Amino acid sequence: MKKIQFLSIAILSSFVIACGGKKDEGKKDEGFQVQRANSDDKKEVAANTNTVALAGNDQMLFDKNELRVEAGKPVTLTLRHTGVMQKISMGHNFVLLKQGTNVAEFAGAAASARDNDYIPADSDAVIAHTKMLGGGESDTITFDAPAPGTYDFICSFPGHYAVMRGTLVVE
Ligand SMILES: [Cu+2]
Repeated sequence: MKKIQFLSIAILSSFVIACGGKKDEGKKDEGFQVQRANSDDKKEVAANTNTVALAGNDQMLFDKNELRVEAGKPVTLTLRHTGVMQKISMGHNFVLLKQGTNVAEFAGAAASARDNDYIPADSDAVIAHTKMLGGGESDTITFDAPAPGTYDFICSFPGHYAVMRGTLVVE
């Protein structure tokens, strides 16, 4: 009887130790990322570049409707599709439009440019754009920040621009 009790205690403690170990691993990972973000290399890059992150989800929403960048510096933008739905039904991209662009008109033209990832090939309204992404995918682009001012960005997947839109403020 005592032996069985001892065994179950031993099993229980090893389970607790295993769980504890897992938690520690998670903490270590977080610590590592924080360290990397604070490294001198990153600081130097951050000083010369605007780094912007944007996400789109399965609910057809961007996580931000305003992005702010400093003028005169390149912009490195990463768009991440945090959902699981496929590109064909819930595709997302980031399309930055020149000032004065009629967004509804542009989105209409984009909707019929399916063969070109919903970017109208004959349009000169696009400053920069990412690839069209499905769930779990991401794309990073770099472009020069346009002149100070406010610029519209949209997702050009058919029907998305009405809610998936925002402004990039260059200051
Ligand atoms: Cu979209």
